[in-house]
Amino acid sequence: MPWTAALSALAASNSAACPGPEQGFVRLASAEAEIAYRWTPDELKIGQFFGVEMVACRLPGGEAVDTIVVDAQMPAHGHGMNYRPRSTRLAPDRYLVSGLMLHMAGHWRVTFDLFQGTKRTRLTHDVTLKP
Ligand SMILES: [Cu+2]
Repeated sequence: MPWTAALSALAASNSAACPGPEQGFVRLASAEAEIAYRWTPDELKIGQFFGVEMVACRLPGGEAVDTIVVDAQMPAHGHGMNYRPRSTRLAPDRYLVSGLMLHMAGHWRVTFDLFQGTKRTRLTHDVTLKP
């Protein structure tokens, strides 16, 4: 049934195409969602502000992402960052969070919270900063 197949393909394409490594993006996926992100500048350094640009490529349900909140914790130390990052929507499904800073060497857990209305989908990525 090619017509039915075409209709379901249309219904599934409710999110943006995921940019790839040729544009410096890294994929981050869970069972529920997928984003592509790139750090700016691309190398993270201790005590230096950075940002992250994100494209929401796969989402639960059909609603757009209102905002993506990025945060970072050091699980071994029980603390987070010293600054509150700012989130900007650059385009539909494309977001920039700036004002991030990892102030210590070691293991950080970065969380990306995708908000669709009140629904939150969390993706996490671990970063180890060398002294
Ligand atoms: Cu720490």
